[in-house]
Amino acid sequence: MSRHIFFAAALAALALVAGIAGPASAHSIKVGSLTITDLWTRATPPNAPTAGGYLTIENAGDEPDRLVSATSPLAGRVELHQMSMKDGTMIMRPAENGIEIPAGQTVTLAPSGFHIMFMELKDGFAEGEKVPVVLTFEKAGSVETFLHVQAIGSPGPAAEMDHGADEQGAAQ
Ligand SMILES: [Cu+2]
Repeated sequence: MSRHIFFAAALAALALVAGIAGPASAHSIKVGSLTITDLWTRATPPNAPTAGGYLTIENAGDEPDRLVSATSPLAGRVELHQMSMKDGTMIMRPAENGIEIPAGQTVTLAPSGFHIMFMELKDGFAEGEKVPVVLTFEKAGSVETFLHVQAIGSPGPAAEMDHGADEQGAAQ
């Protein structure tokens, strides 16, 4: 757990560097007719048992596809979840049939919607790390990639590009 203390202490300095340099880490990966971008997650507080995973999937094909499962060596268990409103409260539940990516459309996994849920975390995620994941799609098959670990409370790479200063100020 000592590295968590170190990273907490270094957080302010890292945030400053990130603010000057902009989103320093991004990549995209293709599998079949799918292009996956904006792969990210958040650093976890000490002893956090879970973390969310987020990404954007563009389907350039003529047929729908479906994200059916994900795995990571850093988590004992990984599920696909969705947030939804129930009686005025946001609740989280498993995405029963995975996450559909309609033909010709783009689906974004984000903190307020569909997401990957890393459970039974072994060490937690530290800012700047890469979290290896294997994503399995119904038609396109499996692809091995990674998520960039952003700061605790980060709104994500897309939001940071759109209105970074406001979001970062609000997060502190
Ligand atoms: Cu969840």
